[in-house]
Amino acid sequence: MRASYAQCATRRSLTLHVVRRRKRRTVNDLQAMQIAITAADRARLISRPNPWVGVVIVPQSGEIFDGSTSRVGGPHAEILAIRAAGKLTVGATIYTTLEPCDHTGRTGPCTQAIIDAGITRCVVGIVDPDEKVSGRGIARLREAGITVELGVLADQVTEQLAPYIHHRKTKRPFVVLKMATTLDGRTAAADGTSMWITGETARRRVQVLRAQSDAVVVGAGTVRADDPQLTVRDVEGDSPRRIVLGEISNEARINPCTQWTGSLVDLLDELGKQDVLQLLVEGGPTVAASFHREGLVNQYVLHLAPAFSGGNDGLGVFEGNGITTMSELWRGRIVSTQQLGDDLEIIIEPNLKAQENKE
Ligand code: AOF
Ligand code: ZN
Repeated sequence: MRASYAQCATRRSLTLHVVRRRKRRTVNDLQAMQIAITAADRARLISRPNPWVGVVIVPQSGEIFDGSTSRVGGPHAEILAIRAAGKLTVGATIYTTLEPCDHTGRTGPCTQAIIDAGITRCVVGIVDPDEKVSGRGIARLREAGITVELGVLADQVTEQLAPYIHHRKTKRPFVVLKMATTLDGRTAAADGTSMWITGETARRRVQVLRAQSDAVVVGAGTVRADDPQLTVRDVEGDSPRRIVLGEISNEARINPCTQWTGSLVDLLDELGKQDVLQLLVEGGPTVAASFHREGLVNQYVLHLAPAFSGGNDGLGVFEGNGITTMSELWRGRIVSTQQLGDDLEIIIEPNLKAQENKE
């Protein structure tokens, strides 16, 4: 256990703790699953392309042990929590945000480890959508006489694992479109200048979004205008793989990168095959419009500065013509809002019900 802990810390210098032991206290199923969800967050930057899973073990003595997924090839969350609990697993309840795996991939099946540990009850957030698992883990535990309960805090886990679930269901990455705009919807002034609309806190937040993404994409126009690096600098985590739509010069600071000249749908298919779970689209307006109009965006992250351009010149969020009449309005639902320094972040996702009603 120590080895994998140290490995995480040295290989990526992230301050992550894969296992924790807490003092004795009484927790109910919801509270224990909430602790497992928090534990899963610790693996968000290291587990990909594996899902970031959290596990809690509560023995009859009432202590709480938790674990989260380690790096690819390393132990799954269940294994770390089982090791932490030691002999206390006999007769214990295990809480897993995602159904335990029942296959031998890069590591052995967690179901077998749970059975061998003498655990008698397993509370699961959601079924693993990966076709190698999808219910088999739960079935196997039940066959072994373990009581399995499914669906505890399932909505929260579904939201937490959205990129993983989307990837396993569609074989494409979860697409996050990030935009920084003035309150009157401008992303650049009439002379083309666009730095800096939002403040430092919002820009740090963008670095976190990059660290959470496996790949980032911009248009060749943005590379020519801004010469961005699109790396992770001021926060923990690895830089995403960089993709440019179109061709750029060898001198651009974004190099090394992939220059893509095919369709967006083909790009997503290709990235999906390469285990890219989350793709961050970092604009400009032409690229944003293409992803948006083709209905390829799964989540919009808007950073709104309390500023006005004061007119209808300059660049908007989306290049080109939008809807022609109100009944065609694209509608989203707000997932979260937060203030970032002087700016406001609004995260929205497509409102599928509103879209269906339109059709
Ligand atoms: C779990 N617990 O913490 C995670 C699971 O190649 P492997 O052996 O690492 O297996 C990868 C698959 O295991 C992955 O596609 C997903 O279905 C599951 N992830 N399962 O029991 C975990 N991360
Ligand atoms: Zn597993």
